[in-house]
Amino acid sequence: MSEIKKSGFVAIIGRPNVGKSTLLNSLVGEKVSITSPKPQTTRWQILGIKTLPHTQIIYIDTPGLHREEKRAMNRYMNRIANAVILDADVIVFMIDATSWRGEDELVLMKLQEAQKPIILAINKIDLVNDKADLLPLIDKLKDKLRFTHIIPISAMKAENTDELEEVIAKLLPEGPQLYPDDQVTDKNIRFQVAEIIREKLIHVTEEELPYTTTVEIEQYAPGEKLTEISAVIWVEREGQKIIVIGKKGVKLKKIGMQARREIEKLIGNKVFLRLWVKVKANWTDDDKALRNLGYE
Ligand SMILES: Nc1nc2c(ncn2[C@@H]2O[C@H](COP(=O)(O)OP(=O)(O)OP(=O)(O)O)[C@@H](O)[C@H]2O)c(=O)[nH]1
Ligand SMILES: [Mg+2]
Repeated sequence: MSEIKKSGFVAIIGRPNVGKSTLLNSLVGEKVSITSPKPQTTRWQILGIKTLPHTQIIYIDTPGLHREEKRAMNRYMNRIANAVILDADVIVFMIDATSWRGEDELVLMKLQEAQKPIILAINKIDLVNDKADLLPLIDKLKDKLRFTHIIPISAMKAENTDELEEVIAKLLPEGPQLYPDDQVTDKNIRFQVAEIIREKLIHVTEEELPYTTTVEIEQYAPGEKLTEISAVIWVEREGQKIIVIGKKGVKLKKIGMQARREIEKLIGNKVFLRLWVKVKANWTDDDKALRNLGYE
């Protein structure tokens, strides 16, 4: 019989690149959401489920809220984050201790209407030498929004994250267990595989590639000794295709190798991974193309 007495949804909200996905992974203790040094990495809402002895915390990673809304995909990403703010029981408003930007201000304004507990998590404190430097920012924010707690953390080094979890657990309402003990995310293997490939793509191409790529799994065939996977990397222009493939195919090979290793760890089987790069013009601004690629 389940011992769970409290459960609820905790939205991790903030502008791009503050470390939301890194925090989700750290709190759950497993990598369920991809991360990168580039903004606008997360494009979906992704659940990270943490089952404690008496409490089940369901964290929701969200796309970073941002200003640029010219493309349908950007509107879609912001819509997700806005919906999650409305649905969650508790909000973790995440900022970067090293930089406050206009987009943080934007998030702050959105949260003003939220009638629920909001925790301010000031991330990346491992980069701050003198913690007293945070005080002016904290003072300014305190005047703008009522926070139940203000917690400086390092998601990357797991500093103060236990304290954050404790505070969150206390704020959750009474409720039943919503997911089985051993489930850590709501996303299926195909989704996770596509995301791992996209993460390696972002890392390997670094500054060269704009945010207009996506990954589609065409075939996923599990076998006893080998799982065969074919995936398409969609780009918007021929020039981007050349960047992804690289000289003599070096980049694509690197992406494939790094992705394969991580997928093998995830599924516990050998993987044969085929990657294709294809061009679909302006898919990030085409509602129909977005739906076909899984952006509902
Ligand atoms: N030094 C330091 N870097 C961090 C910390 N947390 C995250 N980062 C780095 O910040 C970058 C962005 O992290 P993500 O977790 O992808 O950020 P995000 O908020 O999910 O970004 P989007 O999905 O684009 O909204 C990555 O390079 C992380 O390694 C931290 O506590 N300290
Ligand atoms: Mg993210």
